[in-house]
Amino acid sequence: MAEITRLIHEYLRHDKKFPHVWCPGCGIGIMLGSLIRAIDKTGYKKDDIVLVSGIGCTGRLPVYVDFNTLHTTHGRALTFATGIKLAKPRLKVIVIMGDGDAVAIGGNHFIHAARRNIDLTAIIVNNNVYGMTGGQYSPTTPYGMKSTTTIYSNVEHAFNISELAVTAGSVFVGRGTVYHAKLLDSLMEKAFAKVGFSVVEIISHCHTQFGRLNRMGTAVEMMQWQRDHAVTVEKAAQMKKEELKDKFKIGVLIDRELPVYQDEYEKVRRWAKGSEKR
Ligand SMILES: Cc1ncc(C[n+]2csc(CCOP(=O)(O)OP(=O)(O)O)c2C)c(N)n1
Ligand code: SF4
Repeated sequence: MAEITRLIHEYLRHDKKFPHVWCPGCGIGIMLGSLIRAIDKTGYKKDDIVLVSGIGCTGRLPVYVDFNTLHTTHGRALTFATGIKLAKPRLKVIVIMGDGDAVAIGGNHFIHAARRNIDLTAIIVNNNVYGMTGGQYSPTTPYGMKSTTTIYSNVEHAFNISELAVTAGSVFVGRGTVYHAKLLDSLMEKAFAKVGFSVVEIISHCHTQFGRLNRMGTAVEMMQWQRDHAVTVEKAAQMKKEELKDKFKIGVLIDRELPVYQDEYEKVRRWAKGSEKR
């Protein structure tokens, strides 16, 4: 069986849930491909994986994959995931969110999950808007760009999701784009292998909302924009500040060791029970 057919049969609910809801050309499909290839490489059994999402075009993803899945409320995916991880620590819990889900309504949960360093992987598709509900601006809509709720110009400044994750305490943060699919595969593999709060931010395109309003062209042209504005972390280290002005970094932004929430909690539990001295 061809590799792609094997992956589809193994990991997608191909005979039950398709066709999917995404617009033709949306970057979320590319992200789904990377996700199943990376999971396949990690060697986890399907029953050991839980995929949790909130709501949105990105949040729709768990419907299509054949793991344990949970399609929860907008902005609360990390709270459901936290509960699952604490109740069943042996499970690999992966959370899929849009930028609205992760850093608007769910922003508080995001920074605190990172601060706690709970063992979860957060995959965030950053397409700069609320895609599913019609292209309203989100905390990652760039200054000066249009959305359906900033029809003249957005006057707010955007969050940098990856930098926020680093500052809040994540042990692994990687950023890729849907144009750089191979890099995405490897970032996801690394994030899944990490113990602690790991984040992969994926720069994607919503050509039917954000792209249309800002005259950024087709899905392909928006991916060409990603290609032309992304710079690897290694290359960025050799560039001057002025050269990096309209660029963003891709690759591994941080990979460090910090105490993991479940281990710390278990320590306190043993002290409290008197089975271990402080
Ligand atoms: C509590 C709550 N507020 C608002 C909504 C409406 N809503 C559904 S999806 C969405 C935005 C999704 O945007 P994002 O998370 O960026 O994902 P995308 O659709 O762009 O992938 C909103 C506001 C909701 N479902 N629940
Ligand atoms: S509305 Fe945007 S994010 Fe949603 S499926 Fe269409 S292109 Fe993708």
